[in-house]
Amino acid sequence: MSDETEAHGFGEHHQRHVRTTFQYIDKLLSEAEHTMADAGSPSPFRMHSDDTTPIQRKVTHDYILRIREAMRRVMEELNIPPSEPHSGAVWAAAINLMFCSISLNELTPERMRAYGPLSSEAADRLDGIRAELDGLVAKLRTFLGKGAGGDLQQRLQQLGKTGDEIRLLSEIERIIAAHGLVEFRGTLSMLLDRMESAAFEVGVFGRVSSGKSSLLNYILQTDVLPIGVTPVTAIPTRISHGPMAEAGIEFAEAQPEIIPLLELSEFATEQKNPGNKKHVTRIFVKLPSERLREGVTFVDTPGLGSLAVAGAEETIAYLPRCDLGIVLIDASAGLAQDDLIVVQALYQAGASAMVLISKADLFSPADREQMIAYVKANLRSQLHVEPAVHAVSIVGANAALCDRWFESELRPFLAQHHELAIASQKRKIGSLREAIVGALERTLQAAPEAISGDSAILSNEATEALRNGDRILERAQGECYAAGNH
Ligand SMILES: Nc1nc2c(ncn2[C@@H]2O[C@H](COP(=O)(O)OP(=O)(O)OP(=O)(O)O)[C@@H](O)[C@H]2O)c(=O)[nH]1
Ligand SMILES: [Mg+2]
Repeated sequence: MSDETEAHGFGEHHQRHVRTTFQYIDKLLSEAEHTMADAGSPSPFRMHSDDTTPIQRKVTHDYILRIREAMRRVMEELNIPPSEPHSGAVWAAAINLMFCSISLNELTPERMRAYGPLSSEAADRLDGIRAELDGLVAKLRTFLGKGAGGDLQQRLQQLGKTGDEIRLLSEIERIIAAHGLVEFRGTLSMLLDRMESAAFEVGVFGRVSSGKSSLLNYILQTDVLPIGVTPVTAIPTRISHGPMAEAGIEFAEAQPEIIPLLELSEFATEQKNPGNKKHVTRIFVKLPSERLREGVTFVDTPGLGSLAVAGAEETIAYLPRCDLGIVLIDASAGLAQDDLIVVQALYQAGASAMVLISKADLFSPADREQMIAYVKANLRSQLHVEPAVHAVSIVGANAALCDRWFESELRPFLAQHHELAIASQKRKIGSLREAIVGALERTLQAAPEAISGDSAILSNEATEALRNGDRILERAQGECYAAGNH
């Protein structure tokens, strides 16, 4: 038996038994998670009463994540290969919905007559019920059918004229399609999104009520972003330069709308759009602000942490997309594990990070310094990173702290945003490339005999093409420098 199969004294049969047991535990965890999530649903077939609190749901979710992480780690240590996904989740959900449409045919008057006579009035009623449900299912099916990123191939062709790095992304797209690596489509789509918009994105993150929207209002010299003492921001809001102040709202199933900024809270806040019941997918705010002229986009995000509401998931989905993440730590709440996780996630996503301690007006200068030192020490000891840490405030004379930070840190940083955007893009494409090479290598290890001659050649060729990626990007970077200097 080879070292591969015999790890830490566990033989092949032990490994298989651990795998089957873990797989069963994983299924039970999914059921536990589903039970908690389903307790508040309006389903007429609910199995359980809703005795959960938001905190219990969040803690359950977090622990299930940790149990799954532990199982994954143990499997890695014991050389037990994880399952490769069979298909994308969106595709699987679309298939379920197709079966919903088919099942509704059970309710045609003809089928119902098999269960007893049916008056024409009852038959009409039945047609109405079916049409209503079928209409809703069909809408959802159309929405999922559009896919998260549209047709990747078509978008790549449209971008084809703009740069050499597109060649690398085209190669990646081909490999994803050829090897069914559906799990990477989302990341590729996100990278294309970024290239299409060509903006440098600064995301502002932090726990609920840490002052994210207030900070952005202050630095952009506006009051359009809604603020408040309870969770407010519900949808990530992108703010960029435009000749006039207005907002664009995109919806999952309806046409986009342009609205006056005064109406922004109708869509962007937890109070007026609770749980995002209006199905807003994106919010763009245009402002004629001087500070946006350089082509930087700021993104206000829903708060994270134990008090977070539904929008937090959107923040987590958005996070890997930004180029610079400003993480706000509320001085009055202190540093929490959630803050460290956000900083870590930014580094992992290849974004730069800056840390701000907000509401510094509530503390004396000596206490602020102590807090900065404490946060720096924690970032260093727990994450081994050393981002800049500043204390800021937007209140009264202490707002000078915010102005100083903006002028001495953020403005010079953003001045290099052309170069920074390219470097950030390069890091992000680099990490996608590494992940795909890893997935291909795992496939090869798992079943070398299953790979036919042709696809083995394709794999080598693909791996080689991906490894050449940095060189192609270097060249693209050079070209962009030249273009920027003219
Ligand atoms: N003392 C003080 N209070 C502040 C400061 N910045 C914001 N606040 C207050 O903190 C509260 C939360 O501010 P928001 O800007 O809504 O916070 P947020 O992080 O955007 O909150 P969510 O969108 O709900 O996650 C409000 O009551 C603000 O007035 C500050 O510098 N000093
Ligand atoms: Mg906010």
